Amino acid sequence: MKTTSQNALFAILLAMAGHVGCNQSKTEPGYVPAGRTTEGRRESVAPVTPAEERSSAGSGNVCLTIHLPKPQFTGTPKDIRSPNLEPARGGKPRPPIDVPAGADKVLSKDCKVTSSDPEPIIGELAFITDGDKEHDAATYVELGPGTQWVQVDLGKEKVIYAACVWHYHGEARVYSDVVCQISNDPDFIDGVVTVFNNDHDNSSKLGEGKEKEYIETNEGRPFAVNGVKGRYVRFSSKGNTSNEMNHYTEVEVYGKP
Ligand SMILES: [Ca+2]
Ligand SMILES: [Ca+2]
Repeated sequence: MKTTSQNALFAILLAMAGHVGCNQSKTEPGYVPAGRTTEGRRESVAPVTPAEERSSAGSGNVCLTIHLPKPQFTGTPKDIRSPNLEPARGGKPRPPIDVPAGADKVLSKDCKVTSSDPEPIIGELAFITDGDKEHDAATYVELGPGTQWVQVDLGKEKVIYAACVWHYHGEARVYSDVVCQISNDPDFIDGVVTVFNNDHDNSSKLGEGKEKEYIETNEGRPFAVNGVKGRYVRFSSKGNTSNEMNHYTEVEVYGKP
C-alpha cells in the first residue's frame, strides 16, 4: 500500500509524463495538465490513479487515460468569436470518460487513413494515426478548404467506446463543423452512426449537431462513444477561425482490441 507522500509523488510523475487522469469526482479539484496555468497561476494537480486500480468494484468500468502532447500556449484567449462556442472552462478538464474494462485501448494506431482530399497541401495522411501528437510544422496535415474528412480504417469491425481528435494545437483556434461518424460502409452511405457533431446550423449537411464548438489545445477533443460497432471512423471539419483550411495532427479511437 502506498503512503500519502508516495501517492503524491506518483501523481506528479504521471502529470509530468503528460497523462490525463480521470479519477476525480465532482468534489475533487480538476486535473490540469502539466505546465498549464490559468490567469498566470500555477494550478495544483489532482492525484492520478492507474487504470487498473480505478476499476470500480461491480461496475467493470475503467477511466480512459489519454496521453497528451505538450501544451503550446496557456490561458484562455479572449479574442476568439464563434457562434456556437462552449463557455470558457478556465483550465478545468473535461469530465472523465468511463469505458468498460479492457475497452480503453487505442485501436487506430498506424491504421490506414483516406480523405476527401487525397493529396494534402502539407504533410501525409499517415501522420494522422502515427501516434505523434506534438505540435510541430512537420507533424500536421493540411487539407483544402470547405468541408473535408479523414477516415480511419480499423481493419475490421470493432466496438468503439471513445475517440479523440487533435486538429492543430499550435495556437488557440476553433474548427467549424467538427463531426465524427462510424460505419461498416467505407462510403458512409449505409449504417452511419454520428457520435459527435457540433455543426449547429448544418452547414456541412451531415445533420444538425448538439455539441458545442471548442478551442483547440493539446488536450484535443475527447468524447465518449456508446459501444458503437464499425470498421471505419470518419472525422469532418470545415475550416477554422484562423484560415479556411482543415488540419489534423492525430486522431485516436478507443475500444476493445
Ligand atoms: Ca500524428
Ligand atoms: Ca456550421
